[in-house]
Amino acid sequence: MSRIKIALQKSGRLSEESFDLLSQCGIKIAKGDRKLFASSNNFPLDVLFLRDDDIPEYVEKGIADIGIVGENVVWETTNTPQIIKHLGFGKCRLSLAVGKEEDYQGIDYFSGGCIATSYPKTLKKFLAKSKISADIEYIKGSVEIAVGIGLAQGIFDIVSTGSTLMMNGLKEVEVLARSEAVLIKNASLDAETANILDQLIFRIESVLSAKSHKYIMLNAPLDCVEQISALLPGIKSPTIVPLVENGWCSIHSVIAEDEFWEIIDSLRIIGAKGILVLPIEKMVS
Ligand code: PRT
Ligand code: ZN
Repeated sequence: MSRIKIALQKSGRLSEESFDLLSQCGIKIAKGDRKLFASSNNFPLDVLFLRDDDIPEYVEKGIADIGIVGENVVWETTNTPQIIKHLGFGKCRLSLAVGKEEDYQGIDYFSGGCIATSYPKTLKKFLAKSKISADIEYIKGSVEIAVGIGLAQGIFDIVSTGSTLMMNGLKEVEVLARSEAVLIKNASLDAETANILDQLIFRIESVLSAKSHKYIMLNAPLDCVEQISALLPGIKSPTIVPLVENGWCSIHSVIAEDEFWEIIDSLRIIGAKGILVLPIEKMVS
């Protein structure tokens, strides 16, 4: 029987969450001391543990069928695996930064200057789009010191909290792109492997949509039901359960996490009481 081979980062910022995602999909993989290879015994999936920079190439060449990697790594590679799903973790910005005392007025600041980065291909594309001509100095690591040692006017690097920039006397001046972990695939999977991938994607989607939604329960007078139902349409429509107290009911529904704070005030104004919000483990629409 066919099995699908997934490439995951061996040890780094995406390792734990990539592994956790498979586990939330019900795929058990013996943790052990993660060497190069591991297998699941309850889903037809094998794992290759690699450096993140190698993942797009392994997938493109078909050594792995699919992989999880930062989208920024895909942009930088000459290989072109297909991105099939954004996974919602490993989020970061790719930004331009300059010395914190600089009088920065706009991206023209970099015209005719030099920018240090580990992501030359991505930077080149964005500079061309902004019609800025600047030299690009490729540095593999510790890009943040390039300005301090006089190598470049600015840097282009990954920023998450911004503390690395701050500690190096830099300030973020332009966000050129946003990246997160993505699921990539080889362009020509055979039918059986493609079928396993469909099953995996179905599970991933159930996990991701559960994470971005909450189960909501509240009590309301019966004459408010229509108004509240309009605010909480749920998957099909809300469930209404009568309360022992006459004229009252309990309404159960599902809401998108990012809509919650907007809706909550309207619910209270309409007359909802005892609002409970619970996490959802899996969600299949
Ligand atoms: O060993 P391997 O080659 O596999 O890993 P790596 O060291 O090349 O990559 P790793 O594990 O550091 O990052 C993997 C992926 O995580 C990246 O490709 C991004 O998609 C994503 N990611 C998310 C980040 C960050 N956040 C991040 N903050 N990658 C790197 N950083 C670094 C950044 O380079 C800078 O040095 O963290 C510093 C900035 O962080 P803040 O929080 O101080 O702003
Ligand atoms: Zn790397």
